[in-house]
Amino acid sequence: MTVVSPDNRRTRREFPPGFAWGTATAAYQIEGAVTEGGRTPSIWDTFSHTPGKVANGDTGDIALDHYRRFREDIRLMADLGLTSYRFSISWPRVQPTGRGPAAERGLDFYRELVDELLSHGITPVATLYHWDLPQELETPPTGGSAAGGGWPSRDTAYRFADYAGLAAEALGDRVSTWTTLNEPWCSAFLGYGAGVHAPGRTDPADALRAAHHLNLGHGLAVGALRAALPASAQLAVSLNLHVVRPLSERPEDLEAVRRIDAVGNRIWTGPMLKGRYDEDLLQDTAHLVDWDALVHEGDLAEISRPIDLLGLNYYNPTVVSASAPGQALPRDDGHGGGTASPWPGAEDVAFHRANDDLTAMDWPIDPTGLSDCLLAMHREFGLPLLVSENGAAFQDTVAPDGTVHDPERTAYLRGHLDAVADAIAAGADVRGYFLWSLLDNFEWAYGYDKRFGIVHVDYDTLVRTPKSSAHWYAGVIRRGGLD
Ligand code: GCO
Repeated sequence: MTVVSPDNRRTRREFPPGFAWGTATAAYQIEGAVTEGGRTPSIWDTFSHTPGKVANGDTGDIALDHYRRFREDIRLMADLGLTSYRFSISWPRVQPTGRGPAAERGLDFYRELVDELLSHGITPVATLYHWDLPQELETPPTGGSAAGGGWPSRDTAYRFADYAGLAAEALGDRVSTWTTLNEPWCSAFLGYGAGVHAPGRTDPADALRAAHHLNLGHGLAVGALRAALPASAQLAVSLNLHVVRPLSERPEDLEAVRRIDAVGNRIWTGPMLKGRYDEDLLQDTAHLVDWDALVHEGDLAEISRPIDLLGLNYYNPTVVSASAPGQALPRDDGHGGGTASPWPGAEDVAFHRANDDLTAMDWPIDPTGLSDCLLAMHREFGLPLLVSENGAAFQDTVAPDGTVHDPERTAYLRGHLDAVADAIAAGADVRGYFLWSLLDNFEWAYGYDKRFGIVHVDYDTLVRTPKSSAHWYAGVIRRGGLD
């Protein structure tokens, strides 16, 4: 709701009652304790231990030791006044080989985590897959009969649905909002196309197969969750939809937008929310994969099972053009090195910075992309929306007095919350905002170099220190909006 002063200037921006004020994290980025309680390696353990894959050779072995310090971290959340918390469940912690029965010790960790959240009045939102595929589903043990092959293999979608059912049976009495996949674009195209994320493969056809099986896994998991959870459960998916803008209005630049929109966005929203893959996407990629063989009868009905909320992860817009040698940015769109393309069928599209106001990731700051994306999704699908991630990395330093002052992050957050308020004022039904991230953490291929937290972590001592942005966010939550 926007309260307008008599002279028509905005003075105060409030958010709807019940709006979820949250932060988001992911298991591999914070938990550590990678061999505790029977947990087996995920593809990210293997990838981070492979020389040259992650900056400084960093791994998630210890991370923030959240596995042991979760009570302290929840106390921090409570002190900030958070009303909601989005975390992810580590698949190899709760189902170590990716198949068969659940590991009770792994589930107990999440039961305790959720109980602790609830005892502080913080609503849990559980993400089932934030990229930590059990390694055995990628590379089966030798001599076994298991399929393996990771997401390019159809079997992985069924394994994911089984795991979703186990997690829902164990936690469904205390978690009512669930997200199936986090950013399947990254899993498919950074993991199997560009190879800059685990498992580090670079095959455009496998990347497209992975995309379809992630979609199928999502739909099958929605079915498994509905079967295990009360009717009131709220089911979602979190997509990093690309806000794609043309460098110019030239037809070839508009064509570049169409291609990136197809393989970046509509490859997920099409099957999940409309029950189809758009014809132009199929044509763009027909030379790489046989879609008729890939998509089995009944798959699209399965994938398009209704969900209750659409989660958007937004960081920056993307400007594209037809290839113009010398102008293009690295093809990975700012996700960390790599020479292979994460854009099958659109390899010759060139990427440009939207502006030169950059975060430490070199991602341009432009909050209008967030309001544009929320409104576009609202208009197209009419679903309630969550901003399931939004935030920024900056080079934070600890002052001699022990405080961490991060005015750039506060400015970023203020701008983006204002954009959320704009979208709400224009009619979008946005139910919550999950700031990425609560704590500085393992930023995938960048290791611990990039700090996204509103709480600083000293990686030698693991001491947590709320930054000035955390105090600012606590004030926003207290007031229920922006001044
Ligand atoms: C992603 C993931 C997060 C990242 C965050 C910053 O978007 O890549 O969901 O795990 O850490 O987005 O890159």
